[in-house]
Amino acid sequence: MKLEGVEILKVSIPLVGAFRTSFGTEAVRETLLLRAVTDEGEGWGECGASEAPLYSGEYTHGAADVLSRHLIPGLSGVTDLDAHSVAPALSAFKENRLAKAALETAILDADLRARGIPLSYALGAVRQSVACGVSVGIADSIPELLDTVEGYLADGYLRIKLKIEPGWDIEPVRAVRERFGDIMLQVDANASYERSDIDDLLELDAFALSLVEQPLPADDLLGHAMLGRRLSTPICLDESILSARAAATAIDLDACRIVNIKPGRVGGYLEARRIHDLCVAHGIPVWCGGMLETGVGRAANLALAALPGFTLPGDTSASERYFAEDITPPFRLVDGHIAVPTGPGIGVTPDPDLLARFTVSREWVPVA
Ligand code: NPQ
Ligand code: MG
Repeated sequence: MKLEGVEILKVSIPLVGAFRTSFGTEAVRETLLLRAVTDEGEGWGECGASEAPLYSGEYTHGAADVLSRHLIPGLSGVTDLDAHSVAPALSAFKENRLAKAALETAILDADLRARGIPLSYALGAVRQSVACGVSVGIADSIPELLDTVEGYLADGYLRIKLKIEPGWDIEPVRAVRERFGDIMLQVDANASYERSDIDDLLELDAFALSLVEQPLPADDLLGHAMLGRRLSTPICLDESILSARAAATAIDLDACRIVNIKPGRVGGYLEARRIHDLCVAHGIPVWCGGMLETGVGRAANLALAALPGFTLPGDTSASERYFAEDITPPFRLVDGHIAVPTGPGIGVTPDPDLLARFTVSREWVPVA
């Protein structure tokens, strides 16, 4: 396959409601879509970065810059380009995993579309639909939180994840558990606690949570291991798991019992599958996280979540949980599940009119 160039589209799509986490509030999804143009056809990828570097160090404008100056030109000398040659060709460029993942996914999509192979099949999927949970942002009040959760349970979501932070943890969790009884319930702290909060975090054990996600900073694997020796609730890592090597270290240190896999955070779907395989071999359940993806990223995540080790419901929610209008046909929740796309590649293509409406700028980066 010969890469002719990549178009970087910056899109801005309103969210149905503001999404608040310990690191900020998002009312508009502003990110990048990549359209790779090859001699065999096109492919699409989505970047998980958002406007400010609050989840990780990457952010939308920085990702666009590193893509156009370094990553896309870095593919120019590659002969017989395919998805597997992208990461090795870019390995000299440090970090920037969300940007690298978007580029690798666009090439992977082009490659698979040209060969008529669905991404789910290429990755080794064993399911035609995946069980879905929903991530619930920090609310202004507990009654408001209870209304939101009630709505999602009515929609059919199979588990609820509450965002927590110091000062918004025990009481909202208690309120949701008391009101809704025996639902599958978990929490995500997005690294907002310190080791000095360990005694407070132990109070979470009273609520039969399925897991507590990333309580401590991303680089504190040892702190998670220390917490895990005292907490009965399983610890799940998100921000700490940047690669298969990091996952192997976390498992070896007993820093987690469950892993959240986000393809963007680890540099792409191929590394995501390696983490999946590693976790399966160690008996560690995994689930697919989310980065407020449009239909492009959501489609690919559904393919990944259909792999055998994804035994817990993911943050692969329906499109309407985030967007009144998306750039692809919406993914819908049916009996708590979403169907895995069956078409070649990621299985969806942005609608040209909607894409035009939500695109705020575009740059064509030719590859010599
Ligand atoms: C998580 N996602 O599991 C992330 C965090 C997150 C669905 O909970 C803009 C872009 C805002 C990415 C907010 C969910 C975001 C974002 C939160 C990712 O930690
Ligand atoms: Mg998380």
